[in-house]
Amino acid sequence: MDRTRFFELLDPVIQSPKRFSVLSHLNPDGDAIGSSLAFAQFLRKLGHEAEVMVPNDFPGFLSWMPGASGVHVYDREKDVCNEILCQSDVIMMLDYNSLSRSGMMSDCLKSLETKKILIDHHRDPVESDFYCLYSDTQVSSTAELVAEVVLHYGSQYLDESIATNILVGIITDTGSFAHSMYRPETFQICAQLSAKSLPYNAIHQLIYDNFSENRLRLLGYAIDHKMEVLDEYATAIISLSKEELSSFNYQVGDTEGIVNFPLSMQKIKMSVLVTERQGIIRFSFRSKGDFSVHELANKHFNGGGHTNAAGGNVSTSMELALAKLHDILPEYKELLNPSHNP
Ligand SMILES: [Mn+2]
Repeated sequence: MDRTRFFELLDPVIQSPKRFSVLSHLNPDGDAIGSSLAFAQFLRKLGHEAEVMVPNDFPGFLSWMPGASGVHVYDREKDVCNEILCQSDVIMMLDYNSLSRSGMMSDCLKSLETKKILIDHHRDPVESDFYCLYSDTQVSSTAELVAEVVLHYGSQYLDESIATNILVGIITDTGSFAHSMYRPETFQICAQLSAKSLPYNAIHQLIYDNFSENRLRLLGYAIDHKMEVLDEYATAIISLSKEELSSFNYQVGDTEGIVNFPLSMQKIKMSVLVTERQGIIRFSFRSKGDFSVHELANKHFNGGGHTNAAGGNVSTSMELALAKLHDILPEYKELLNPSHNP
């Protein structure tokens, strides 16, 4: 669906006051929370009611974000959330594009006939699930798409909270403008936002300079003791078991970013972080260049995402999960490291 058609369909929806639920994905990140908060705040400026809801808790390093204390966490307040969902006139889904990534909310969502509207930048949205969708994989973040929507209706709607929340989404999804930068408009939008937001330096410090001592030591341990480098496949794998995480007093968000570090080695094209969470093994994939971790995660690990960043999971032991990962690598050898001759 192109942008013109999206606005043709959205315009009548937002013309009269309504109740909106603004939802984002399981294991919410900076873009999930930033885009959702910003969009909800924009809706309230238009005279709507809007509640933000995520399936499970978001990392503590995002708790300072304007409006973050009002986010409903489904697995902590299921009844309240179900009531909000049932009473909504419109359900917005941001930064994900399949009902199955709604965690425990999936069943409730599938049973509701309510109009669902998507704003997202992941690949392969399920178009038939949505009344209308604003989806573009060539945009840095969902937050940037939210900025486009807000600016479509007028820059008078941008205030400090909205601009700050959008910037957090863009900064976190691009690793501070280091990747996922596909078009000059990203900088132009950020320039407009930064005129209205908290100072950029302050936002950056709030996001990144807030590690606990344990979190930094976990990062050191992961790289020094747990990183396996497979030259043949230009791949690095880091795995962290439940026991290892708890020995560093793991808090939600503490493994965020660890997967990016191996890519700083010139020879590495793909980095994988494998972590053990309540009964499931979670994979986080990153790549450089045109190697698509989306394809790999989608084919083998019940996941997907973007060309250079994707996730997945399996319900086996850590040992079997790692064995599976090693087993499939030969399939990608030509793409990962065509020049390698053992
Ligand atoms: Mn995103």
